Amino acid sequence: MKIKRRDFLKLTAMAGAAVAVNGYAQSEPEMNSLAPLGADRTSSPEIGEWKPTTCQGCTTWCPAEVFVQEGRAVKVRGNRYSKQNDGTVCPRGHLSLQQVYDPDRIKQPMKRTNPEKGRGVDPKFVPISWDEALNTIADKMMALREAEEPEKFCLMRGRYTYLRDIIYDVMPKVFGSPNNISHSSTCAEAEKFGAFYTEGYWDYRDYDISNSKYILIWGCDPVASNRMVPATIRRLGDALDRATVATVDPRLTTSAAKANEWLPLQPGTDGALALGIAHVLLSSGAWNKEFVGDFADGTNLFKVGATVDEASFIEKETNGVVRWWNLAVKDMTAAKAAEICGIPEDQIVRVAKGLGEAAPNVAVWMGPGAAMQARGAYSAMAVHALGGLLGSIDNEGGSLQTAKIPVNKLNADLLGKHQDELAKKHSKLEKIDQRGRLELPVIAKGKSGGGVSTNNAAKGILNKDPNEIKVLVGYMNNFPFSCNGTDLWEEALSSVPFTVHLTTNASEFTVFADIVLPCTVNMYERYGFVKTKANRYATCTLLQPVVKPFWDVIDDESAFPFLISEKLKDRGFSNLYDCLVEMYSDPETGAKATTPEEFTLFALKYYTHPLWDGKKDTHGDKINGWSEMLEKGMWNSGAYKYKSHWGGKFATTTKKFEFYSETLKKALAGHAEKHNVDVDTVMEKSNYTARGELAFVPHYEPPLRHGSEQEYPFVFIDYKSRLNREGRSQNSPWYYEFKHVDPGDVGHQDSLRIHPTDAKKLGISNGDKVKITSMGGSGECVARVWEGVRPGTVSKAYGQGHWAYGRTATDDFMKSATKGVNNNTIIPWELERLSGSNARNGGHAAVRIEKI
Ligand SMILES: Nc1nc2c(c(=O)[nH]1)N[C@H]1C(S)=C(S)[C@@H](COP(=O)(O)OP(=O)(O)OC[C@H]3O[C@@H](n4cnc5c(=O)[nH]c(N)nc54)[C@H](O)[C@@H]3O)O[C@H]1N2
Ligand SMILES: Nc1nc2c(c(=O)[nH]1)N[C@H]1C(S)=C(S)[C@@H](COP(=O)(O)OP(=O)(O)OC[C@H]3O[C@@H](n4cnc5c(=O)[nH]c(N)nc54)[C@H](O)[C@@H]3O)O[C@H]1N2
Ligand code: SF4
Ligand SMILES: [Mo]
Repeated sequence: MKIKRRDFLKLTAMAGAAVAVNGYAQSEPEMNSLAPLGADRTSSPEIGEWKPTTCQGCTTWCPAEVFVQEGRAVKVRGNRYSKQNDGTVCPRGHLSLQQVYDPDRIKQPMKRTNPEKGRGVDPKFVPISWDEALNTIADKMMALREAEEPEKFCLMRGRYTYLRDIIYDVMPKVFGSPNNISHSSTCAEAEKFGAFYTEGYWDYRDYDISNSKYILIWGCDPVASNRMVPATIRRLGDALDRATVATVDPRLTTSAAKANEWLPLQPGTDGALALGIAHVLLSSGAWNKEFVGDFADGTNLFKVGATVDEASFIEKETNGVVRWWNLAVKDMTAAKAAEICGIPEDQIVRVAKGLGEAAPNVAVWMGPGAAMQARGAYSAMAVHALGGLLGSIDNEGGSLQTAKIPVNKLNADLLGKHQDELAKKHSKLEKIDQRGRLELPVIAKGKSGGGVSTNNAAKGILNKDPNEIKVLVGYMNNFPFSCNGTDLWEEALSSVPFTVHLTTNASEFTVFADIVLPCTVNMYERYGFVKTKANRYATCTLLQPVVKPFWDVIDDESAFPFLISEKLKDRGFSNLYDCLVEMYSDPETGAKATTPEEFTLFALKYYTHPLWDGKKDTHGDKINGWSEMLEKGMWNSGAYKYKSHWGGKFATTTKKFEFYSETLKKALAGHAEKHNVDVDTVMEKSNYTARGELAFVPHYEPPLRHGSEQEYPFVFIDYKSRLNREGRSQNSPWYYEFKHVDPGDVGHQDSLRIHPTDAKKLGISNGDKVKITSMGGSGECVARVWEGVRPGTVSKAYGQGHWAYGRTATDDFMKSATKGVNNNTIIPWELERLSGSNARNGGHAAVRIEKI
């Protein structure tokens, strides 16, 4: 590897600075970025120590280790024991160092002194003591209890660990509020919808790409983002020697740049492409017979346009393949799909045949690009159904569910015991996101209103419908930045009389807060645990305080509810305190917590107890006691067993993989019945075009578009930068310095990719400043003329355009001036209503581009 002279000088300067600080000899190879990396991971007190924790830069949730010298974290790598990420981290893992040592972190509690709220309005925060902060919050909460309106308390969470139960479930429910609103539908609920209403699995899938012969990456970029990043970085090279890799994405992703095929489809036409592929598989007889079954007499009756008699086909592990064909597939030939999605017919046929030949060892990797669309529920189903046709569901080289992680659950009985009558009654009232209303089915896990609709909470708050939110507590969330339709969030948050933010930085949400509580940084300063999976292994991994915080901070999920419970007890409401200390006593000694620190540790021990108490076979790593758990930092399951759900064990209504979804039919019927309407009315109100039986099968729905082709001729494509640690790395200088790792991107600018033919038409050259405008909003960025976007579309990474957060994220923090523009200002507010999701993909955001 050649090192440029400039980079070499930088490196030696960095090493030199560290020498001066730590006083080690310059020849010492264990320093800083040169800390030991190989198999020999020695550590000693003089040199430094590798300490286990968990990276939460993305939802891969890598078991990680941090090298700590004299109390300072200096380097990151994967946990040596981890089978999930092979003991490695992705480039983003290292950026975390600049989060924990961010000079713009909030250093003590603060209160607002300017009653006026809004974007660009200085809150005039002043420092206060913890006591004043907690007393103020407890007083506001008690006022709600006294007025018998505890439902006016709302808890909002963003990123989390599984200690979330305490702040997110126990606290609101024992207090008496139904309003615990998560960020999950901002994230990828529509993806889970696709897997649930075919396979009966409401979760993300694992992909066994070590054994795939064909990898079809659909609407995600797994070497750069998604949920098994280090594992994919490590495997994609080998996979290319063994398998065909194809990507379906309107932009040339990092994965597409390496792939054998790139299918840059017209945004939002995924359903048509999936059905086109299904048509080829069925009409050419290439479906997997072991999984799907076959015609009784062996003759393939799947002929273009022909209705097939259901009785002629004998299915094995699936339900309704013929009915699906008759309802949605028979007319969607490759030629017709090509017309709709703008991919050449011969490419569709080639990909379909390749998939058929590689079946069943095929990973159809369905990502949010195929799902988080205004009408994405059915495209998510359609893409996932391809795995069904190929027999790759729950199978070698295909998509897998997860091995069990036997941790303890929240004790619902104890929770119930500590709810008083007011809490019992009011915690069942309608939630502020209006989930389950006629036009917002949110049929997560088969139940009307069974999931969350994060973005609709903004409407609920603004309209005080079903009730007013008077006390709002947010933690590790930043909805006026991370949710599309940012102006609505700004308006909604401005209308709340009292808001608390538990955060590390003064981000956009914080600017609307009345009290700001500084928190520990997740990967470095606190305890917690997460459950994850990749590579056939499920893991439970601990977050641990590998360094001591510099500032006066607390743990959001555990210390905050504990401290508040003490204050509420002082004011005569002791139920929350009683519940917390009873539920989370030390599983080893039975001791009850007396301090927030003790409480946090007991809670962590309570949840993870079965993994290390040595009582039961965990079907994974054997861990002997709590100190070994802390030392290793994690637990691995055994390898996931293929075909665990074959033989009638899928959790669908029919126990089979459903092409005709009886599970969805039941859920939609349940929702319709609740509102005394028919399913067609539900479909109409939810913005879908399907009527009749089509609503129960994966099918094609035309994309929704905000804005006419005349006024807004381009379609906007959003994606995650390879350097996004969700919305939390943009105050890191390395984020800007290394931004060119995203294909077509340039460091230190917010660049909008535009195809050369489009640029020419608009007279735009590389590097020109441009204004981008949608029906949602507008902003400025820099044009990059590049072939890696589909003509007629423009693409820009999500992440930049913060108007708060810190000096690096913004152009001028005090003036709320942005560097570039937030994609969520450009993407108009919109929902996928069957799952409740925020719609960010699929191109409903139509834009115009002007040179400025
Ligand atoms: N346009 C567009 N929008 C997106 C996405 C996209 O790809 N494109 N992705 C979506 C997805 S998948 C998700 S999951 C959401 C995530 O969105 P959110 O759940 O809102 O999370 P973040 O944006 O990461 O913001 C977290 C906030 O928590 C605070 N914080 C940072 N670190 C810590 C910490 O260690 N502890 C505490 N207590 N607080 C901290 C900061 O105020 C920060 O702004 O964003 C979604 N929004
Ligand atoms: N680098 C990085 N990785 C992350 C995260 C992060 O912040 N940064 N966050 C994590 C989180 S919270 C989540 S939920 C996961 C999921 O996050 P990802 O899997 O990264 O999903 P998205 O960011 O939604 O990316 C959507 C992809 O779909 C493409 N796309 C847009 N419209 C369409 C369309 O109509 N059809 C198709 N086929 N594709 C389209 C976009 O170009 C983009 O490549 O990623 C995790 N991994
Ligand atoms: S950012 Fe994601 S993939 Fe990268 S190390 Fe952290 S958790 Fe793993
Ligand atoms: Mo997410």
